[in-house]
Amino acid sequence: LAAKLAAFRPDKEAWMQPTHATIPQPQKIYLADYTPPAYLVRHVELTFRLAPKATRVIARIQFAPNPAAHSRDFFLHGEKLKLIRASIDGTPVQPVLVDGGLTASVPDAPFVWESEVEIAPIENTALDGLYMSNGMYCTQCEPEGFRRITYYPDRPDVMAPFDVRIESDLPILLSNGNPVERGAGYAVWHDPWPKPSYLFALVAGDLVAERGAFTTMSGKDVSLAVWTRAADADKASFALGALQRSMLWDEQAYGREYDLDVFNIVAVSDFNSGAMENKGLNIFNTAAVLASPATATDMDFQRVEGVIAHEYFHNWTGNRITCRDWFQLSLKEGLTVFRDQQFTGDLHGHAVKRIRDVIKLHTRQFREDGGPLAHNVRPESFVEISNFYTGTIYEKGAEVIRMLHRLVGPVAYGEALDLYFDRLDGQAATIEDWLQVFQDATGRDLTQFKRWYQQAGTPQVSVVKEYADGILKLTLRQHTPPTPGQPDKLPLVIPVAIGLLDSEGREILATQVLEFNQPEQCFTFSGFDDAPIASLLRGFSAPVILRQENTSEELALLLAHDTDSFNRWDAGQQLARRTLAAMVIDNAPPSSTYLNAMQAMLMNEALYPALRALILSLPSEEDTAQNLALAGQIPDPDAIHAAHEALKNHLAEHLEAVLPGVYAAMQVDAPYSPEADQAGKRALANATLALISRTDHGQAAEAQYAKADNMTLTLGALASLLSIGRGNSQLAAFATHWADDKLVIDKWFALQVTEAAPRRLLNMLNRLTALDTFDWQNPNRFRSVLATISANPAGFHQADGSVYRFVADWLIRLDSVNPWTASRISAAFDGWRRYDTGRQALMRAQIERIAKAPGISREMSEMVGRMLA
Ligand code: 0A1
Ligand code: ZN
Repeated sequence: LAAKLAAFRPDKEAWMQPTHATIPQPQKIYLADYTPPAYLVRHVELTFRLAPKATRVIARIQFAPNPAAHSRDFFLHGEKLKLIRASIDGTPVQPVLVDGGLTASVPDAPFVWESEVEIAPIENTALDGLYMSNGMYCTQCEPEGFRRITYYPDRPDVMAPFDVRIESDLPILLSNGNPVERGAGYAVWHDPWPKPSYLFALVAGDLVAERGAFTTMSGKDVSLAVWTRAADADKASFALGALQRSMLWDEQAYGREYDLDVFNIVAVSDFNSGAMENKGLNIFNTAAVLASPATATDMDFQRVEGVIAHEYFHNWTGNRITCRDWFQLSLKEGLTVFRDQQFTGDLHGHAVKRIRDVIKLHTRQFREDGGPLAHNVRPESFVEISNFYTGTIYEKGAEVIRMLHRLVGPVAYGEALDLYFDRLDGQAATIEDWLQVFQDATGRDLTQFKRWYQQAGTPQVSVVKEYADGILKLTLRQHTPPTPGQPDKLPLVIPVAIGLLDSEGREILATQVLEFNQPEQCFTFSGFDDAPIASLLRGFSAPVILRQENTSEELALLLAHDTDSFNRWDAGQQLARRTLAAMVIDNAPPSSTYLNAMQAMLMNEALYPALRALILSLPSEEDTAQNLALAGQIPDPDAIHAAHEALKNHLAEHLEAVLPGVYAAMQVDAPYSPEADQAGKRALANATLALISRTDHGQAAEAQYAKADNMTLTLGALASLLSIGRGNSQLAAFATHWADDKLVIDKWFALQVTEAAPRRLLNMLNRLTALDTFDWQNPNRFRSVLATISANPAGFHQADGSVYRFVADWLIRLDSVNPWTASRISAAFDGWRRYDTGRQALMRAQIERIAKAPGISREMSEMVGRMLA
């Protein structure tokens, strides 16, 4: 067995050796190779004696042979553990230590395994397993961190109840489940719900609680607490309220009730991701939980509420029903993202939420799907699962469920979900189980629909419209471009929501859903006096790229009149895209249709401010680059940036007479609230201020900065000033004022990177990273500079390659201490093949340099290998 395992996870050196021709790839794991665990775990008992350099973990685990297993090989994962002792049924044993864990000979009957290991949380810079942040102990075990805590079958299909005893003098000692006992220097917790090891959590520290309560639908009282450092105690109440709203919504919308006596949330400064759904003890990045009007923007408030909801909803979709293996990750993530999107839409309005989600999908997921990192919603192989916490698994996974919801309708969706929870509660499930539930509940054959999980790449849908004799004929064609390892694609089931408008903009056909499932398919509509205007893909009913030949006048009409708010926004974006493309390619002046449409839209008080703000915002420079690449052009980042700047200047001049009036109407007198009404006004105030600043030399922005009493207006003013090359004194004052607030200083770093003039970016980066406050081992701080560079594409793509080199240097440095965060940011290079040969060569050289850097992690090695393949 030891030999088999060594082959499975080969010696690091073997794949690290650089070769001349290709970059060696570490060993892959395949979905097709899944086998059930040899042993199941009936119960886990853990004792932690906490000490920064030498924590002892004593594990007592009841194993039983799995009747469904194919083998009796006993293997426990373990990494960076110092084994002190081990025993089986009380008899000391000497296990065989192999790469990635240990093996031992065990009885062919239930037995008790005991081990004691030593670990050093203070030295854990990867923030994976048990680590320390700001003097507190905390854990991150998803996906494979538990093996850094103790020897265990660290795979999600091994589920067990846990009892945990924590020994430490720290005042607050938390783990999963319900509290059992608290004494001097120790606490005991019991989690009755069988869970996989990735949901294990422990926290110990000097923390204070914002406390609350919730009574569940069956009348059970639950104690809630949001734990923070004392200095952050004033920023926890919003999260607590968000938790209560989430608990209520999950009961009302999904009939899901909470199942423990307590629910704890802890804020941690050093965290690789947003937050983690550990059973009964969610651990959060401070950035995703702390919020106060003075320090958090409206978008931060919304993010906090959304992430709290997301983690809470995982209690059913992820924890009660978990994943059989990590290939099924989207089973919990896609569904939970869809649920948190529904929640936010229900609370704050669906249209704006949908637009924001689609912007994120366009920039993050479409880009991924169109490049070397494209993968299925359910991948079939990987080297490191940690590289698959992606836009595809999360956002595209949610889109797939949204399509299912639309195809079967909300009632059948509800019935299918009830069946899902009934049938699979307590189990580790697969995408097949999920689809089977829908087949059984609705009678619908989902064989073709399943391809959404099995085919990567963004489908392109083209539309040809013909009108004659009162009949409108739409011919739809679908095509999904090749992606790595998948040259040929099969047709998908694409729900196309459509409505029709007459030439006055009146709706003459309310939304219908076309099921488009052939390579080419015609749909006809009849009974018209005049050619109708089609509003296609309403609400973005499928994650596809729609290519239609509508005129600018048709788009302007849709923007002015469509009953579907999403498509009003989308019509505006399409107009902007066209104008930008013409400006970049032909040096054309901006289209007056676009400028006039923006003016009419801005003045339309029937449109709520948040929507107006979104329509007024240009697509990102990344979006323009994608759009040009799709049209067969090589995107020139400098030309794109220049066109965006020029269009903003044109907008500012064209709208000069009306902007101050709109800006004035968006001022809020009432005390700050993050609610949608006020937030929408601030969004439009900031969007108009950005344009006003281009003609008033920053006067209005300086005034807004001076009197702002909340972070949304402060940052909006500062961004406007920086974007016109001013704001230095405000920037300095901001840094002094907020010196003690890390999350606010993260914003200070990020803003300077986003707003830097492209040619000055490298200087700016050098200056920022030389500051004492650039604590690069803190993921939030590192991201505030390094991950933000992608938001300044013309800066990133400086033609001399200097910024590429800068990014690569930092990635190599971070990779040696924190592979998770480093490897995710490396995706900044994934678009390298889109660019001119000069930039391609420069980027490629940096990717190769990372690949060959001594001691590079498996995570990073896989990423760069895929980018170069
Ligand atoms: N399940 C979490 C995602 C997550 C993954 C890894 C982490 O640490 C490295 C943390 C969180 C979620 O979807 O929120
Ligand atoms: Zn999640």
